Parts: sequence; C-alpha cells; structure tokens
Amino acid sequence: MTETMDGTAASDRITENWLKLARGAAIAMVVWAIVTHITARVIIPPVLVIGLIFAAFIPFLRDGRRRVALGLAVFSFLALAGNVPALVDELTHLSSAPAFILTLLSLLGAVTAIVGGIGAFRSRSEPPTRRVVSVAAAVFVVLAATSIGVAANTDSDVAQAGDVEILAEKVKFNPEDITVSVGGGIWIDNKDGIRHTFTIEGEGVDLEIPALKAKRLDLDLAAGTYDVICGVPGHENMTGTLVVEN
Ligand SMILES: [Cu+2]
Repeated sequence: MTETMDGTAASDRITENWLKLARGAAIAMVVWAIVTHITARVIIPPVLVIGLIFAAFIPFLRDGRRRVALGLAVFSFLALAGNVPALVDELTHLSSAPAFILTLLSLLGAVTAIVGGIGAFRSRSEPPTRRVVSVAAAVFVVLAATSIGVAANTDSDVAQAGDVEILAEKVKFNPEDITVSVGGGIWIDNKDGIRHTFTIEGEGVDLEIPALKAKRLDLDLAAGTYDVICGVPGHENMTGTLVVEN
C-alpha cells in the first residue's frame, strides 16, 4: 500500500468512528421520543417530529457521509435551541422525576449528536468516544438518581373533607369546569409523569403539582368566575374555568 492510501484508510476510519458516535446519539434521541410518548400516554407532536427526523438520519450516518453528519448537528442544535424554555423548566424541577430524566436524556443526546456530527464533518482526529460516553453516562446517572431521591421525598397532600377533587391527566384538567364554594379547597391529583400547575393569574393562585403527586390548596377568592391555566411551557391548552359561588 502506498502512503496516500494508508492516509485515506486512516481518515476513513476516523470519519466512521465519528459517525458511530453521531449514530449512537441519534438512537438515544429516538429512545427518548418513544419513552416520552409511553410516559405521557398522548401524542406530543413536536416530540414525534423530532424523534422521526432523528430516526431518518440513522441509516445515513455511515459510509463516510460527512454532510449528513453536519446536517444532524445543525438539526440537533435547532431542536435544542427551539426547546430552551421547556428544557430549563423541566431541568429546574427535580421532583418531577420522569420528566426530568427524559429531558436530561434528550439534552445529553442532542449535545452528543452535535459533537458527533461536527466531528464527523471535520474528521480531524479520532473521536473521544469513550470519554464522551463516560461523561454523559456519569452525568445522567448522578442527576437521575438525585431526581428520583427528591421525588421520593416529595409528599403528596391528602384531600380534606369538602375539597373539590380534580385530576391532571394527559395534560388536561378533569373536569375543566370546576365549581367551589367561597372559602373551599381544591385537591389536584397529577396522574402524568410531567409536572403541572394550577394557576389563576393575578389572584396569587399558583399551585405546583409535581409529576405523579397530589397537592391541595384552600382558595381565598371572592365569588366569581376565574380562568385557570397550567403555567408549564407547552401546556397552553391545559386550561379550565373556576366558578367560586356563595
Ligand atoms: Cu400542565
């Protein structure tokens, strides 16, 4: 073999190793999209689209396709950037463990896809695959365990006699039309693996309900009709109407 051919073979191998890292990250993102849907029990269109696009990249991240790898890096960056509010929201709420862990997986997967995609495009030196995977796995295990611990130490409230009971399920309040007597209380049972809030803007009502927990609140509102929202980013359709009556 000539020197040139050796050089080409070496650079091909470097590219393939970077592509392997990018492919692993894309697979992690597909796993994230699937598990997110199983946990949520509803189709979440943006997650579905992101998962399908990552899945579509996987078969092409081989055979020296460096431009496809760059495309993966750009797509991963846009997907991350477009979801900053939701990412920050989930990652700052350790007590909602299922959502926290899935969000963490998506963040680590997307960052690794950016690193792998750019690395494959440049193909300068061997990828630090072992280091990247070790660091990502260590961060994932430590933070996931912390979140599970915090969630286990977050108590649910018990409903009190006379409380109006509400479910937060599949990113909806059930019922959506709620009637409470003046001075009455509400008890909300969150059946979802993601957090919700029961919020009435301008009235000082902002009850946080961690994933899979129940919380109660005595309402101190005058008789009237109020709009209820969930303040979690992306839950704009999770609304209700609260009638407080004498
Ligand atoms: Cu919500």
